[in-house]
Amino acid sequence: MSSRVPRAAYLGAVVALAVASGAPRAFAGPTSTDRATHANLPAVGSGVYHGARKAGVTAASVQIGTDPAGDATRSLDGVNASCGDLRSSSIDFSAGAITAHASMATNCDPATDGGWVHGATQLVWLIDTNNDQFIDDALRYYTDGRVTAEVVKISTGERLCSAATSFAPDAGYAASFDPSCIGAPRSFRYATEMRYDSDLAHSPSSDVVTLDLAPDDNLYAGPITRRGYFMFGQDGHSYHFGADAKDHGGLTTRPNLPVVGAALSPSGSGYWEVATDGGIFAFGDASFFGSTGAIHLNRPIVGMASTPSGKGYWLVASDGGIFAYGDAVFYGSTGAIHLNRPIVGMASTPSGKGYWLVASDGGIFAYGDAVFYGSTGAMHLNQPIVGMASTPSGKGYWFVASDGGIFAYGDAAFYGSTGAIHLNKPIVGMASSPSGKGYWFVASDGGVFNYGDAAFDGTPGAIMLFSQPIVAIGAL
Ligand SMILES: [Ca+2]
Ligand SMILES: [Ca+2]
Repeated sequence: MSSRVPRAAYLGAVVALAVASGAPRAFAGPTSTDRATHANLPAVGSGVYHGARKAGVTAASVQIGTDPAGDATRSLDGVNASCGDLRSSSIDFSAGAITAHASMATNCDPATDGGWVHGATQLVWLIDTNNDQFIDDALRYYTDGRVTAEVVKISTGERLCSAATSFAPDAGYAASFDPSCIGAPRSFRYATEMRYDSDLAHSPSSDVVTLDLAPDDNLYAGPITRRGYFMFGQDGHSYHFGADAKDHGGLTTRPNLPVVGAALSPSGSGYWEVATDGGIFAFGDASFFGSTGAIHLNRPIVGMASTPSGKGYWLVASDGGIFAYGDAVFYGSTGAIHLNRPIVGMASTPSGKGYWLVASDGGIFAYGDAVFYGSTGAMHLNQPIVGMASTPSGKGYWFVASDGGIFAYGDAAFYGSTGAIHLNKPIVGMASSPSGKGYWFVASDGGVFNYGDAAFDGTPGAIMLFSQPIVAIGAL
């Protein structure tokens, strides 16, 4: 049995009464046409330097919004049930919770309404956690002696976690759960279906239901994302921007050696900073799993990456030496080969079963399940590569140079660069947007360039920086 369940197949198998449109699944999001494999090109459109001023790129989670009235009908006789007629649905995603809402034409109390209490009524938010257009998990809201909500894994039926429920006649139904229940994704898509047992007058035990879907036409809404990013200074200060990026602290006294890299906890509720000696500073829900702080390193640490679980991390040195802690596994390193140029950054694959290392000349080294999609290793670069990020699929990556030139490979698309703009301060790092349809660059003075659907949410500003350069950016 396949563990990948397209939405149409799921509806067909489970909801035999559904009169689905039968249309092939269409991808709800925009399609990218501007891919460039070598894209050291001038900025196009949305890339605006945010050193001092703010400008108007705003990315928003794409919600279902409203659904038509009167389309919750039984297949047998066309009877419409207002208690099952979806009128709106949305999901809020914050660093701590995923909260789904739905409202019907008439919000019938699940604790007392006959269709809820005695029937086969079920409200379900179908969640595609990795944006591959296949349903992964389902948030079910139903009555089983009491009003209940839970998240189940579609492929196995396994119950992943419970969800807290609420109901109000005006607002409708809501259910909330911890994002770690579905693997703490950075973004996801969803659809909503309401099955209402509308046949009580004829047979209380009947499973004759009306069905309403939103969006209609077998589409998904999304991506649903959190909003915000963090910056990290060489002195270990942290800076947070955007509604869902909360302050989890930072170093308040200067470390012995400079901070050179950072990684966010997958939950978005913490982060690690790493210094050149491999000393680790953990904040929020990020835990300490070990460091090279007490051993002699041939070369300084230059970057780090978290595992998908957040229960481990890798540190990488400028000679490509890899140090794995917690549930991070060692898959190989360049520590024993001679590099023309130093390693400057790394990124892990979505599975956590591999990683890429990037050198300052754009040479790429892929280990484990990380695939090589191209490099600038054979080209002459005007400025060195300083950072990289992988796409959500793990089937592509970007490099950024200190002049803001961007190089996109695999399924990574080009959304703009600062390659043709004179920068006051060099770019020092990059982060991809949760959907992978955009990215941020950060300069050593904290200036931000945002492209695609990566939204601008602020910069540290000259006063906050205390003349300590920014060394890394991390995005929710
Ligand atoms: Ca409807
Ligand atoms: Ca509908």
